[in-house]
Amino acid sequence: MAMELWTAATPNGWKVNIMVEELIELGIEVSEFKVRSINLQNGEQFSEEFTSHNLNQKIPVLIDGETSVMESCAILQYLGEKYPSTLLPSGNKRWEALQWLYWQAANVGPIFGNKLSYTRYMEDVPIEAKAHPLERFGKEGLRLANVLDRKLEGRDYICGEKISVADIAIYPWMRGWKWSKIILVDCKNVMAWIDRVRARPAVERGLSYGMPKDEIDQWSEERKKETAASGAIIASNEALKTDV
Ligand SMILES: N[C@@H](CCC(=O)N[C@@H](CS)C(=O)NCC(=O)O)C(=O)O
Repeated sequence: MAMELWTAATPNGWKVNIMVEELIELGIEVSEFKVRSINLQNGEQFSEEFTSHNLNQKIPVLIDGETSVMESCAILQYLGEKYPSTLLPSGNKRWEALQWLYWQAANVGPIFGNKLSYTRYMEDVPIEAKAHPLERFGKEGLRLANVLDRKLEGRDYICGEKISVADIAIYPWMRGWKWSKIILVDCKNVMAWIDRVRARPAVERGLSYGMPKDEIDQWSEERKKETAASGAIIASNEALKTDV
């Protein structure tokens, strides 16, 4: 039976596309995979149908028969266990990969996401009102990048020679450092790793989801505006729902 991925062209969405493409690259026969684009700007994530698969009302969601999985990192682990490969290694390496996967979910995603939101999506908010979160998330984002920089010293990927779920989860946020304005240029190992991961054909295909080829690395001004407008809707308190 075909799996369905409900997603959008965002860092959390791209992780899953990259994972599937890396599995295919390893020669693994991934069952038929249908991608359904969710329009976040129009609030499709709040529909009854979406909520019945993910009470948290956020992309991505993977639907595999009777099983619905929310949270991008849980989806990477799910796919890693369903299709055993070096992407979720065994033995000690498994724990190395999983702890960095959880590190991404608990730290990199929320911090880079919040920094991005205050930097790009709250342009109408006066600077005095956002100075503290900008400083807080900016400093913490840079601290996290420096942690990753130390981890990558002398190695190509987070777990050593081979790419794993940890790289796949962390990469889409780190590559967007200009968009979130967390300046990583002094993190030499991270910068080299961003280029190394980007050069992989599966990553190219994963990032192509929902994006014209010529905009994978450099968005058009129009797309930046559209993304900022859509981000502003999500970032506004009006869009925050307390009822599910
Ligand atoms: N921790 C979640 C975060 C998911 C998330 O925040 N998704 C965003 C897009 S990147 C979303 O669906 N936002 C819609 C909203 O907040 O209404 C994950 O890793 O899957």
